[in-house]
Amino acid sequence: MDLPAPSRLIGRAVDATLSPLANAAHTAFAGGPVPPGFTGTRLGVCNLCEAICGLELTLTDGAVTGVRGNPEDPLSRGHICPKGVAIADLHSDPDRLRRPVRRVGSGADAQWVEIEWDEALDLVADGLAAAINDHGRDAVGLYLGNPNAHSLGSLTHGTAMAKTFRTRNKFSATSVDQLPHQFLAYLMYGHQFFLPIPDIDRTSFFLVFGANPMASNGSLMTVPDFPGRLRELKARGGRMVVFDPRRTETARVASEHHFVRPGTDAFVLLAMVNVLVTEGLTSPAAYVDGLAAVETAISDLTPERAEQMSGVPAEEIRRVAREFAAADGAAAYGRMGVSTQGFGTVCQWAVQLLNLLTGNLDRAGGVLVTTPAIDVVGTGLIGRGHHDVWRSRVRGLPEFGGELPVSVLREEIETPGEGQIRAMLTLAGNPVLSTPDGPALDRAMDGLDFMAAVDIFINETTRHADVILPPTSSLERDHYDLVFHVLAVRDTARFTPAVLPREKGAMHDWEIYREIALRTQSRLRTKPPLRKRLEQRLRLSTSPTVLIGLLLQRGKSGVTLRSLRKNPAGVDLGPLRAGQLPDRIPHRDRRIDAAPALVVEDLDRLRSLAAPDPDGLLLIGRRHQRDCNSWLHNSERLTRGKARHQLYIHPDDLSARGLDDGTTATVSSRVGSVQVEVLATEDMMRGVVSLPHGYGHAKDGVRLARASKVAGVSINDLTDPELLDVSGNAAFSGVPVTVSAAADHV
Ligand SMILES: Nc1nc2c(c(=O)[nH]1)N[C@H]1C(S)=C(S)[C@@H](COP(=O)(O)OP(=O)(O)OC[C@H]3O[C@@H](n4cnc5c(=O)[nH]c(N)nc54)[C@H](O)[C@@H]3O)O[C@H]1N2
Ligand SMILES: Nc1nc2c(c(=O)[nH]1)N[C@H]1C(S)=C(S)[C@@H](COP(=O)(O)OP(=O)(O)OC[C@H]3O[C@@H](n4cnc5c(=O)[nH]c(N)nc54)[C@H](O)[C@@H]3O)O[C@H]1N2
Ligand code: SF4
Ligand SMILES: [Mo]
Repeated sequence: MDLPAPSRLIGRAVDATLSPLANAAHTAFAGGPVPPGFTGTRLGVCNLCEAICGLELTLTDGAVTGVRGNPEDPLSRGHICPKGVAIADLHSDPDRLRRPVRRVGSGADAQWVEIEWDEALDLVADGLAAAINDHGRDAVGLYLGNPNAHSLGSLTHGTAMAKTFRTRNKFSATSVDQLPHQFLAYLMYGHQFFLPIPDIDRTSFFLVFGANPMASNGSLMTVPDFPGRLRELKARGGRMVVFDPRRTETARVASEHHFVRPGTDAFVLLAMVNVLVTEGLTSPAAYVDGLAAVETAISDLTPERAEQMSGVPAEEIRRVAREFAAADGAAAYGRMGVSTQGFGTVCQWAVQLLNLLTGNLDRAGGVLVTTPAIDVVGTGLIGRGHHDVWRSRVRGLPEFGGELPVSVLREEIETPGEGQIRAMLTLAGNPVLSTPDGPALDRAMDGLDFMAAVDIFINETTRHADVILPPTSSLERDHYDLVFHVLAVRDTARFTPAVLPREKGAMHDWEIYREIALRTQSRLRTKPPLRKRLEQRLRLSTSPTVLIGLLLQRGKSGVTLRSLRKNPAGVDLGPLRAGQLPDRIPHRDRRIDAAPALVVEDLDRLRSLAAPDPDGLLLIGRRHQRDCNSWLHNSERLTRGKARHQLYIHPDDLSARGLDDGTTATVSSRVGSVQVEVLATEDMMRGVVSLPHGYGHAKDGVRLARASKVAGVSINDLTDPELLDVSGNAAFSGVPVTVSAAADHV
């Protein structure tokens, strides 16, 4: 997942308690980085995915020479995956930027020149301030990518910096990821980040739609050691049932797997709800409103209708629904596959309804809200969210939580007029590979007056920047997970001081954000009032670690920064707690709205979905355990072995097109066309093809570090910015494509 929308972290915490004394007290414990030449072990943390595994690092002469899982970590219990081992490769990667660089020339002729921090930060502030002074605040476009959610400094200072720009043109990876979850949580529960988590350690029935935790290690469900936890679930006599158009790594270890046609899950999920209602299998809590409206809204969405659309037999839908209702603790869960699709919000609604109607919300073994040491929801540190306060200029799409759907970014850069984006600032992101019709965005970025990026690599997106500002690596900075403890399957808290001293002259991300904000502001023709500026300066100058100390003090867990420093493996706060509702429902009346109007209205669009084309092909994405979105392809350790960039296709679909396994085919959509090797596999549902996301590194023949040697094409050369969920989320799953013999082999 990506970053939650606007954070008031800094403001609240500092307003409450900031004093020179508090600052001094926390710096006194600073500790952390090993001395030069250190040999021994240190605890670290992996921030590469949502599983937040605790690590034990071996250092030899000050360099990391071994990485293993920390068995003492109360959440990750010693788990580690191949990416965790590669965290040291990332730190030592010669292609990782260590000093700011300025671009001279462009495209294939671009040269990158290292410059001093002061000069680099001034250039960035000049470029951004010029756009604002000449064209107004909306002339600056911001894009926040996924790693922001995994860095403490980005969460405390990146969001705060972004706010100082006060632009309507703010975008993030949220709208190519979990936006429907946040949108629905806002509508049903009253807060975008009120996200009940499957109680996987106690459930006896785990129902999974469109997620592959065996490869992804879980998402909106921080579940380190998913394989181990699944083994325990099965040993207890529990079951996992998976619905996915591909027989994935997760489907293979499931008790049962059902193929479902991409983009039609809403029919299946709502048919399950229909079965619960018509067969009297519901036992919702007293604090739920709108149940009659739900019944009316879905009365015609029967298992038979679902079978016709999805290919899942009606009797199977009935059986699974009945077994779900009968289980002693059942948890329904849906992730990327049912989020980044045309009916993402309806799917997430149906998932919530399954849990709610069967009494599994707030019940042990069902789905539970977490009780983290820093409760970003209850304390209002992350705002509730808001919807449609403004709209995108060109297509008129509503904002959510202060962000516009990233599918409109290209047109907002290219379309002239007031509010046009003239300058871009990207933070830890690669939208050219990660958003629909990436090539069009790639071209649009060439037309910007100015662009800056905060990133550790020159990638397909940051290559357009005039200046790139690289922060320290994750081994060089303190970490406390503000986001993923909130989404974890067990309540724990852990503070990890920086393991390595920062390299000479390196800057932490939070310091870079502070400088960008303050220097840009000082160049603006219309400045905020002096008081406001002083406040901002104070907030942005308070380190993330100090803020964490303050936030912990304000929490009710009893955990303090001091106690976390004494227990670096982490502090166990116990299994998720049942019986917390209705008190913790964020809606002011402490009631749940089971039938939000915006979602119910979307059912008409669902009903009008065209019947499946028996000869058509629908494209979906996939993740591999050794990939990390569009990056980490520089790591030798992670990229060696069998190629994994191919288009997966069912053998019958391949032969129907007169193609042979292993040849290169042309894959085309409304938007674009790519040539890629095909791999025949019965793991694909008939009529569905799959490409991994995050590939396709060579652009214009420019060598983007060593990653460009990794074969493959970008799936987002084919995905369509016109295909959207009602939340504004990109619909990646189920893009209609054709596959044919490649005219010229490349
Ligand atoms: N078709 C399709 N598209 C997808 C998806 C899909 O499944 N299918 N998945 C979507 C999802 S879920 C996501 S989250 C997005 C991801 O999309 P993005 O967030 O746009 O892209 P990433 O590939 O995560 O790029 C992260 C960048 O951050 C940089 N980086 C890494 N660590 C740091 C750091 O500590 N600081 C800074 N400043 N930079 C750092 C890396 O070098 C890299 O350039 O892609 C989305 N796009
Ligand atoms: N190794 C690795 N781990 C990662 C990442 C990574 O790139 N690599 N990225 C991280 C990020 S940013 C995220 S958001 C998470 C994502 O975590 P997950 O959601 O668990 O990961 P995905 O592999 O995207 O799983 C989506 C599944 O949905 C299926 N699917 C596609 N379309 C449909 C559909 O229409 N209906 C149904 N029912 N299923 C469908 C796909 O076949 C796939 O198995 O993973 C995180 N962890
Ligand atoms: S599962 Fe995720 S957090 Fe754990 S080691 Fe692998 S990449 Fe890192
Ligand atoms: Mo994501």
